[in-house]
Amino acid sequence: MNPKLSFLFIVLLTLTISCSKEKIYSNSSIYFNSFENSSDISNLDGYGFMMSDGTPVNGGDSSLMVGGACIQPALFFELGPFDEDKILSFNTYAKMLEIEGVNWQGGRITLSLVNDRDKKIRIFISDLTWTYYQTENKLEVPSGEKIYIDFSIGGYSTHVALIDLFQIESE
Ligand SMILES: [Ca+2]
Repeated sequence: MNPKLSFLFIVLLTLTISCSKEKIYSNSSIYFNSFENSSDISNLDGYGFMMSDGTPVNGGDSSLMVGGACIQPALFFELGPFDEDKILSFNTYAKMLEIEGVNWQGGRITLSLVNDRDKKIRIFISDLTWTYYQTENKLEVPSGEKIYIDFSIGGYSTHVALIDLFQIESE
């Protein structure tokens, strides 16, 4: 990680303030995260994520910062298994941080079946301002199956994205 990015991480870490958890559930939400407290990211795995004080409108006081380079995914977690068949989609607010001197790649978030990663739905993050992204397709998840959510940010070079109000919905 270059020195400028390391400095950015440290600054944003010190600015992170733990505040009351904001709940904006829809009726069909099976997972929602506004990344307001350290407990909100305790179930996430990976090597390049932390909380950030940059948020979209109605995003509370903090969001999730994910940074990645040649090792992907930068962040991942599993949910389930579910006790009934589900048809899932997901949506989130996200933005890429502009980092001087790197080749532009953006990021992507993928939701797939743990036992069949080819079955997946995905969004691509490209905007430098807070933007609402939602999957165009839906994923059928059989009962007893677990889902895997992974965030791949950048690749050939280091990139950083902010994520907030991440939600998985069931029909
Ligand atoms: Ca938030």
